[in-house]
Amino acid sequence: MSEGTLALLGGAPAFESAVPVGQLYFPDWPDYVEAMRGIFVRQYYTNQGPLVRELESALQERLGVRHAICVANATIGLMMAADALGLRGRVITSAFSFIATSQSLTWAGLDPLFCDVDASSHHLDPDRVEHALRQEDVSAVLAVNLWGDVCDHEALSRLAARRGVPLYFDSAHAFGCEAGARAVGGFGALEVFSFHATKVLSAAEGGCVCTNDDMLAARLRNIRSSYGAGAPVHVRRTANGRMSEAQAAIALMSLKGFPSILERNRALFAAYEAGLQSVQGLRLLRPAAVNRTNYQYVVCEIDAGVFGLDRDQLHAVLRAENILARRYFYPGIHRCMPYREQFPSAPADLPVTEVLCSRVLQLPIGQAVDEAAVARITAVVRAAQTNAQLVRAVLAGQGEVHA
Ligand code: T4K
Repeated sequence: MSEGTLALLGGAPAFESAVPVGQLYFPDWPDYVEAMRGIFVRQYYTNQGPLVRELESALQERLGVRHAICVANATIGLMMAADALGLRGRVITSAFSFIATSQSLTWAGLDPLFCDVDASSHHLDPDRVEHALRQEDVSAVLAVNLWGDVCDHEALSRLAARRGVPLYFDSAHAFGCEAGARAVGGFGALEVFSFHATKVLSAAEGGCVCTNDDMLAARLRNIRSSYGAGAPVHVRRTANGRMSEAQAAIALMSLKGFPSILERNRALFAAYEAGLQSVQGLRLLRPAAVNRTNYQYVVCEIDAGVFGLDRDQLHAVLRAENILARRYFYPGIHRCMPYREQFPSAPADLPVTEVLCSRVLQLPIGQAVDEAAVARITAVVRAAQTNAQLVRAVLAGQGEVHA
């Protein structure tokens, strides 16, 4: 956006190169070289190496959990979790999530039973879960903790206990958060974190399953290592979910720098709050159920009638400026294969999810931006609103436009 003219309307883009949404932590080069040198010196790449063991101990201590089982990524962690829990039939979950949440169930031979979410928090709606729990063949509730916040875990926990099924969490977005002065990681039967490059704690690719249940942990360790590992407990099948030493090395550096990563995110989030507060029709989500968040995501809901543009139109404006805002989660899982064929009535059953999938937009935060960049991004959003009519015209391909 050069001198106030949006790129979509003929101005130069606000950023010369693309600005992604993810956290994208990169350690200092000398630290990275030193960590990789250690792996060369020890000549040990994978299979529960010293760095993975060090990471697991550090995570257990930080999260106050008995077991932190590091894995190659959160998707396989969720797949292993479903198997380790011995689930059968259907699992209640949210369609307003990344596809991996439901795919983990499909891989484990289970079916998701989609429940609608709360319009304000975007998390599973306990009233809908209570209703779904009355259905047959339900063996668990897989709740998703989104956007550096947590779901109503107390209500869900009561409901799951009453039905006698486990509650577990996809906490891919919630590392470093605290709820009720307890670290996220120790709730329910187990929790799964993602340490993907776009997450607040990064292993480049990676994840971790946390539990306080010794038997569950033994099963998870056996499933993780193809040939079985640790205590010889029975598991239905095994996988290769091992985390490599290189992944653990990056995660350990990311963990060491975690306080400053959080502090930086907090400042960036505050800059977004300041820059967007006057924008009508844009709701910036503020994690409300945690007493500490990780500010991992800047999530906005666009009310087209008030803002003047719909989410997709604003998305187009931002992308023209080289701001790679993402429409997570669009389309909803229920509209992705194989679920859209499996559950054709889901769109009608999930009215809140449907609306959110058309309204939610994520803006960049993390290492790829600083406060000046956030100021430019929020200026673009404000300019998009001011020029909404012209933007709509350009996007509709209507005639010549003079900005
Ligand atoms: N549950 C939930 C609720 C999740 O959100 C996720 C993952 C999972 C489970 C499963 O966790 P993992 O199995 O992945 O550990 C991304 C991530 O791949 C995925 O981890 C994440 N959630 C999901 C929401 O988003 P993509 O394919 O849409 O994003 P990607 O990788 O293209 O990266 C986003 C932007 O960052 C792009 O503009 C490119 C840029 N980028 C990305 C990487 C990796 C870079 O500039 N450099 C990089 O190294 O899936």
